[in-house]
Amino acid sequence: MRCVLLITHDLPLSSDHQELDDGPESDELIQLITQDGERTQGSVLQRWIQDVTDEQLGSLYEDMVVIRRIDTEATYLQRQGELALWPPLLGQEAAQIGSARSLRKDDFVFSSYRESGVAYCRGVDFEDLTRVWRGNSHSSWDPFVLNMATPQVIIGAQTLHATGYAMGIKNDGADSVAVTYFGDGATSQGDVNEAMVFASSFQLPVIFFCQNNHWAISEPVSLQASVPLSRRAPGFGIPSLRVDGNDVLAVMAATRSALDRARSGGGPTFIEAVTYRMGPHTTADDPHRYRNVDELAGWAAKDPIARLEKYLKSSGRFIDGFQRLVADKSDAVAHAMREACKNMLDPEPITVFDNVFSEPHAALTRQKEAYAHYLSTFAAAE
Ligand SMILES: Cc1ncc(C[n+]2csc(CCOP(=O)(O)OP(=O)(O)O)c2C)c(N)n1
Repeated sequence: MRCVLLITHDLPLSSDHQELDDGPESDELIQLITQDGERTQGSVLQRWIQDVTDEQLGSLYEDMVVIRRIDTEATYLQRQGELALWPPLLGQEAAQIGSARSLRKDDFVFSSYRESGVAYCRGVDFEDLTRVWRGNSHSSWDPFVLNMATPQVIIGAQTLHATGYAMGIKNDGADSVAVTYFGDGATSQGDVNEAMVFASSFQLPVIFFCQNNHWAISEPVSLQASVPLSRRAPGFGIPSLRVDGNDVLAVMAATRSALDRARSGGGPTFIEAVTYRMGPHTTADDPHRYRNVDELAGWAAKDPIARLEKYLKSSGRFIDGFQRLVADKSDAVAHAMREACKNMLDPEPITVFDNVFSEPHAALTRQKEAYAHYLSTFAAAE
């Protein structure tokens, strides 16, 4: 414990992050663009996005539309039997694009399975977005090429990975940041709580980015937490921000603030992006069985894309043809993803044993031999 305290106090304190250092003063959501598409002024986070032009907002809009299209197309591919499963992100576009577009290339992302929008921003190609869900591979891309770990399905485990990585960043004296994405349900996991204790103790450059999409499969967030999730982090010694997760600009401002704090030695930050999963948990889920349609309608009115569209239109930046260009790009991306997915070569069945362990493993070798024998019986029958 002495060691922990010493390290904490040795750190240079971040000078200018009042919004974080003061902790959440209220449960009110930080919002920079209202539901009706109006820019608000006076928010404590305003200064972090002062430089963002309407043109850049247009490109954030484009990314959100494109990933919505990717998501819809992947859902269709699953319905057509081309993918075994897909975890939709519908409704979470602003949370993912606003945060991912704030990162530097040398920051490192540790996500769950739902962050296809983040993956798109990191440069994951279309074939790799669908590869695992098609069942063609154990894994998707080389994490060290894109500085993004492959998606984590064990709820919350990625927060520990990010925290460990952040320890490495700190030991190297670098100023990059580890960013971990997880859902509201994950905050009930031991891993997430352990990661926050460790990150706080060692003041690590890590951002805990929670997309509170209100449901952990069929469990509502109200069952996981009787107070806003953002209020938990200060108990670990981690300042937090509670932002409107359907407001791309507010998400960007919060992420930039947290990144700056981490880069300047201020330690971890917890961001609760309050958003909503408008689709099913995965394509294997039927949300009609556990949530009512009025709730969904209420959130549909807060749609992150429609909101930015309203703002861009009213500011005169949504010039004729822009929407068409974005739609054309989305179509092209969806087409490319569909082609990549359908033309993916099926691996030889025996390769399912590859890359399970990095070193030879006797039990696995025996299983592989038995499976090879089983496969050979088909060859003999032909
Ligand atoms: C350790 C662990 N426990 C249970 C599961 C089964 N499981 C898969 S998704 C899920 C809900 C996760 O909800 P949340 O963290 O809110 O993220 P969301 O899927 O809503 O993005 C659960 C319990 C799992 N994958 N890992």
